[in-house]
Amino acid sequence: MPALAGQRETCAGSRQKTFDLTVTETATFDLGLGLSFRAWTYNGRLPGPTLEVCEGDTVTVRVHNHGETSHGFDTHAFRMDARRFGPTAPGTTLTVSGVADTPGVYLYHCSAGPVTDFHIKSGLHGAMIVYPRDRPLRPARELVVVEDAVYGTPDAHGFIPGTDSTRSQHNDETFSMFNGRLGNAPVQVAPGDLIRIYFVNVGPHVASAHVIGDIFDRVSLGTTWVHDIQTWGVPAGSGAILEFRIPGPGVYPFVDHDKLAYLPFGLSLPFEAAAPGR
Ligand SMILES: [Cu+2]
Repeated sequence: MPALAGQRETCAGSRQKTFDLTVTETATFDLGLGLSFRAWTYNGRLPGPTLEVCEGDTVTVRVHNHGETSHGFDTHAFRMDARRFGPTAPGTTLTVSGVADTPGVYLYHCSAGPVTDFHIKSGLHGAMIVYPRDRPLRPARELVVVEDAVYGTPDAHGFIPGTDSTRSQHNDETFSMFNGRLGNAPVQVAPGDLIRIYFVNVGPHVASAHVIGDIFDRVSLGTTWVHDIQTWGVPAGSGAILEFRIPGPGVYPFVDHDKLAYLPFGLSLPFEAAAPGR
């Protein structure tokens, strides 16, 4: 995932934030481990780009539908008439504008009426961060982790041509992923580093966010913090800000403790700290 601009830069910027998201239905991703997947995407990315805004910003999202079916945009950061999330027909643009008044890390996703679930699970989802405006966050190494899943059967070449509607209806994922990737490379850190993960769970099921060998220093849904947490449950369609400190040299994998069965599929994000002086 690309580096974040962060709270200070985002909140120092204009209070009018505009994002352009183009929907296509043909991008194929090498997921790793010999598997590939044809996804529906915002801006050709799986998950979609992280949208960073500051508390109180007026946020405008323009959804350019270059697909062959109708698509939309729903961010959980807005309080507004759900009909404004779309969908919009192929070849048209939908504009969704609102005020992001509540800090947190939010899921955004396609809004396509009764077939919304299929669209979300086909790849049309991402994270939107609403930074608090007047409460500076502690200096930390920051990253976004979006937990999502693929619902389809690989062919003999490991290619998954799209979402299987029966599997998606039953929340029967083929595998879950962090940031659209199987087998994430280790993140290099140092002993004592504070790590902040902006975590979003697309689903299915509750994500049991946990760092093996560590305890979350504190966890927030946006404004208040809870301290000393071994595992934090994030339901499908929600997010959390997770902070932990690297206790010493070693490897500390971020996992979903309810989906350890997918460790062979690489559902792990290791943080690797070398000993000082090495
Ligand atoms: Cu859609």
